Amino acid sequence: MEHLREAAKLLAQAQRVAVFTGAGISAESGVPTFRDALTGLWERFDAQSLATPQAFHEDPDLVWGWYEWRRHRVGIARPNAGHDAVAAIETHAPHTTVITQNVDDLHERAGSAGTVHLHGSLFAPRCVVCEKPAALPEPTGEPDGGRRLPPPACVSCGGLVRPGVVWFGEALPEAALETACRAAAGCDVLLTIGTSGLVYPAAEIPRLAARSGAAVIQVNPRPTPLDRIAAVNLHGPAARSLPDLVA
Ligand code: BJW
Ligand code: ZN
Repeated sequence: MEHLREAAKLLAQAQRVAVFTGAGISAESGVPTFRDALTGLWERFDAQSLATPQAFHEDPDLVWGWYEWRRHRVGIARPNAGHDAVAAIETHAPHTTVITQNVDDLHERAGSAGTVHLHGSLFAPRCVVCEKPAALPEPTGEPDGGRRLPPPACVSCGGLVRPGVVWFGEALPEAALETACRAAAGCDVLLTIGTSGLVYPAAEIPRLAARSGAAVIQVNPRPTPLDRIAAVNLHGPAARSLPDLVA
């Protein structure tokens, strides 16, 4: 309770806020995280074999099918009280930048229209050859997680269409990373929500804010490497802790 009051005070006094989110903020919407035991995506699927350019090259149907299944899961999910609370922060503190590692669109659907996506989106496929954006295919019934599905062909050049996400070993979108770094370096408070803080360079964002003098507030039910740099740690699920924080 004391921690919550301290965090609420820091947030209320902030002129510039950066919100940095990971898979945990969408967990209570029914979107699986990556690394959580039992419920995490990578309990059932091997990360290194699916979230890499090599995997897509070797078995495009397997990888495309997995992402179509995830797009379906996100499509039937709804933003939760955590996403709503983030959108509410933007109305209280107009100089707020929402930065997400998530490839879902739940922040946008909660009202955070300008969300910066560091790891791309499930809704922006593109051609592997000419890189032109491709149309999203019509859903073909309810896909299941392990079902292979051939990726569509690019209408311009016939190349394979790939998910518009950032895989291991790939560069993050330059403009998004630059906006995120600028927001982190210039904010009074950075709120890090539902991320394990293990994947770089994204995990540098809260660290950069702390080094630049911002107060870091972390919301996560479990300890993370970011505990050390956080001024306040709120150990709870996002959909419960965040509404209390902005109330
Ligand atoms: C809750 C909750 C609730 C649960 N409420 N919370 C430095 C050191 C070591 C390695 C590297 C380094 N720099 C780069 C690397 C290599 C690599 C990397 O970081 N590897 C590490 C794993 C060691 N990084 C890269 O390869 C990056 N690219 C790169 O560096 O390129 C260099 C380059 C430069 C120039 C030219 C070319 C190349 C790219 C990283 C891309 C990451 N992509 C993924 C997949 C995206 C597509 C997809 O969705 O499939 O992004 S990996 C995956 O992890 C995904 C996520 O965005 C990311 C982070 O995961 P996140 O969000 O933190 O989720 P979890 O599951 O880990 O954690 C959930 C948290 O929520 C937990 O803490 C729970 O407790 C919590 N939680 N319920 C609140 N209700
Ligand atoms: Zn093409």
